[in-house]
Amino acid sequence: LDKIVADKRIEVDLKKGLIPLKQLEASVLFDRKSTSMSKSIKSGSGIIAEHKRRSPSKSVINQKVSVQEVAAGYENAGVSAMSVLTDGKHFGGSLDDLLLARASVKMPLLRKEFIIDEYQILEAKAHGADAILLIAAVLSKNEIKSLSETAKSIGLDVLLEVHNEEELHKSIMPSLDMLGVNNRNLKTFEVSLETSKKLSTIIPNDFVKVSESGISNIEAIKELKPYGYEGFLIGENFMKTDNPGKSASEFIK
Ligand code: IGP
Repeated sequence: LDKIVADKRIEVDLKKGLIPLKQLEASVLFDRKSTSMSKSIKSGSGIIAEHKRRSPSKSVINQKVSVQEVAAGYENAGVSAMSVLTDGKHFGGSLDDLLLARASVKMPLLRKEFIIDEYQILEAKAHGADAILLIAAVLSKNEIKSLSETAKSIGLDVLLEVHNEEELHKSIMPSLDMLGVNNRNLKTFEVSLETSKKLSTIIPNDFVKVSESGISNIEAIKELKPYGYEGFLIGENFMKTDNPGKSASEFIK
């Protein structure tokens, strides 16, 4: 995780030199009115389906299907939102994936990225995102506050991800819309739904609760709903098949 964040710092500093903020703000998509991801979750299936080609824990997941095909399939299936990984080095994603997804569907899109700088939030908006992810494990309380306020000021919803009690305590603040509990420990890659169950009781009810990672069957969702979860972020389980959209539809019907 420390390595990913260090790489990200270099990447962002390079990009700031190449594409100035003014240029991001001048892009057509920057003026697009975003759709609320948290509202979409509350009013629909709650499934947040992810586009994920590979990951540090699993290496290759799917290098065959196009992001447009995946996006259209997910939307047809009736998911509430799509998560698009834009990290290239570790997940094989890109900002082009976000743009292509935006061109293919109307549903809310989450930029799934290791965000450490405001620049990445403006970049998300300029590439068609409706929401951003912030990861408590890599941010201080002050950073969470300033980054989430930046996102809100340009109309993006914020999903804040935690995976233990300390992270949750430093993170609770009004500029967040959704609180996600990652069942996967980003340091050890271990997955357990118990993490979501355990933390659910200390998440205030004014946030939409999202359970993330390691959800591989409908039973898991049934198990998590009584704990107050309304959003379910699922990547690998859909992406590992030849037809991710069809796999998602089997979770929703
Ligand atoms: C999806 P899974 O186990 O369904 O593929 O997990 C998503 O939760 C996972 O990709 C994720 C992630 C992250 C990836 C959660 N938080 C932070 C990168 C960075």
